[in-house]
Amino acid sequence: LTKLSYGQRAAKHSNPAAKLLLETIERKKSNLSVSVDVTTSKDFLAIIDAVGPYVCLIKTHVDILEDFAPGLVEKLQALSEKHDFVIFEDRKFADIGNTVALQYSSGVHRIANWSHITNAHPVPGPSIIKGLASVGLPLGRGLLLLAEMSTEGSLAKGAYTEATYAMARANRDFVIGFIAQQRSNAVTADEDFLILTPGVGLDVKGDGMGQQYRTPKEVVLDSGCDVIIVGRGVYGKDYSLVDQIAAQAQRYREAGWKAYLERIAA
Ligand code: UP6
Repeated sequence: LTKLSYGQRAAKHSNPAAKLLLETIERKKSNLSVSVDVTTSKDFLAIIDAVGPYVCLIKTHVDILEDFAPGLVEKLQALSEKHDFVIFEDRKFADIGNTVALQYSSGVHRIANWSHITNAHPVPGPSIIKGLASVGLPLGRGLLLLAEMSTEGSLAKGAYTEATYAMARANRDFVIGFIAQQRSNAVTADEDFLILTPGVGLDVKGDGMGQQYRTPKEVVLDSGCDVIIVGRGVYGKDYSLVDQIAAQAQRYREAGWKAYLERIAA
């Protein structure tokens, strides 16, 4: 699987959200996802407009926005069309099936209406997939399971991670892959799970709050992951520097794509 191109994988994928992401990566020659973790709609939209040309995927935490309003979703969707990127609300669902189905479909955010991809912690067991799939599958959405985390001391390892793969394997129509730090040999080539990897940075190794960073090369070439997720490494602290933010996005995009080309050529 690590030798196949994104385009080859797109052609074979049956889940619409996974197919769209793989096609977008191939078309834009970008395996970069920018995670836009800011608290105002103004900064949120400005950063997305700046990095949009260089990303395959925009990852959101809409519950961070202090001025969230339904109209924001339309603006996000317009930017997604303008720049050709997929949308991933990093909601990290973690409750019983009935509750997550309501959290996914309803509330202020109505995530299932606009987010192509979302994710969940496997901790409640397979019922979390059943609950989310009852909402997302008819809409053509895809789910990622958190098999590992980037943080120091993470409990998602060993038997927990292995059990996560098994849960995904049993629900391949809706589960399209994992948030993880590496591509495991436990997952075979005919089960095309996408590996999306946060904890990526070129300049620093951590953030003093448990986050741990690896480089795009370590993530894509050495660990066989598919998408690098970068937040603060791209937009830093001053959100008004849109040219600088765009330049950082280009830098990460180049690093991620180079690592992928080396991987498929190796
Ligand atoms: N994220 C991680 N690690 C995980 C899962 N998710 O960092 O294991 C998410 C965070 C944040 C982003 O919620 O939105 O990825 C990383 O941001 P950063 O690059 O600014 O550290």
